[in-house]
Amino acid sequence: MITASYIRENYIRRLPSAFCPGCGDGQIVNAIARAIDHMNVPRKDIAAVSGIGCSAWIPSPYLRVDSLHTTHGRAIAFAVGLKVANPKLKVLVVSGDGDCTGIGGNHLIHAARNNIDITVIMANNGVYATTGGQVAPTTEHSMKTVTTPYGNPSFPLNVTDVVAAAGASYVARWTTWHLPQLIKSIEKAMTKKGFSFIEVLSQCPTYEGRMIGMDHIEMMHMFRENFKTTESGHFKIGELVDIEKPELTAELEKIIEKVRE
Ligand SMILES: Cc1ncc(C[n+]2csc(CCOP(=O)(O)OP(=O)(O)O)c2C)c(N)n1
Ligand code: SF4
Repeated sequence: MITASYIRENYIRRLPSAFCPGCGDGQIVNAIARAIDHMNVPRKDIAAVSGIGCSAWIPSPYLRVDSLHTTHGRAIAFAVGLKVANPKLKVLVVSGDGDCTGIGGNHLIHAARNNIDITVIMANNGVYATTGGQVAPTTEHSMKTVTTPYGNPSFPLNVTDVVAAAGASYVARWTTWHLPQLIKSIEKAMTKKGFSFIEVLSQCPTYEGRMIGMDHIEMMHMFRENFKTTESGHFKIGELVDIEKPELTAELEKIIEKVRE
């Protein structure tokens, strides 16, 4: 049996973490560590990349793999460079919803369009947490945040729909309530050729929770009640795309071969 101390000793670089008590980011660290353990890939063959945000701390400093902690919104751009330079690496990006869909949204769309073989895990807490809980592209309509104290007048981006439409090979959506499914999904995403994207609805009790009047337990119960594999639209979770198609670094390799001939 994989115990918590086994995970801690083998996959976690340091504890205690700086995450607030009850934050979903700790659960995501745990899920990634367990997925890597199931994959049975040497840690030296995995590189993790993140930008700036609470969730950017998931791989760096907490996950015991080589990591690049880059600038806000640019994790995917760095990850693409890393993968093109060394296609044998398994490259994992962990990004917040603001990092991934606000400042970094363009990189996300084009990495999916190119179907480059990297995995992006987006921790979606619906706000810009690190900077104090401001409204994000993923904030629910009418939700109160520190910058929308009367309710968000805008509408949230359906990120999985966007990534699917852009051309990703694998797209899935889970919540921190659905840890066993999330672990399997991360393993599958990191093993699959092509661009893979997993959105994880994750609780930020400190900023999101405080504004909506819920603690971390209540937020997770809300995930359990509302997010179902049988639902459609906004509350749907599960594997949403799982297709085979040509991948960018393999296509580049073909061109390199042609030039060599
Ligand atoms: C170029 C630039 N713009 C803005 C910031 C300030 N900033 C740091 S983190 C962040 C948002 C983080 O939100 P998110 O990506 O959703 O991650 P979370 O903290 O919620 O996990 C912002 C706006 C920055 N560091 N760099
Ligand atoms: S501010 Fe929110 S997202 Fe950041 S560590 Fe605290 S609970 Fe987690």
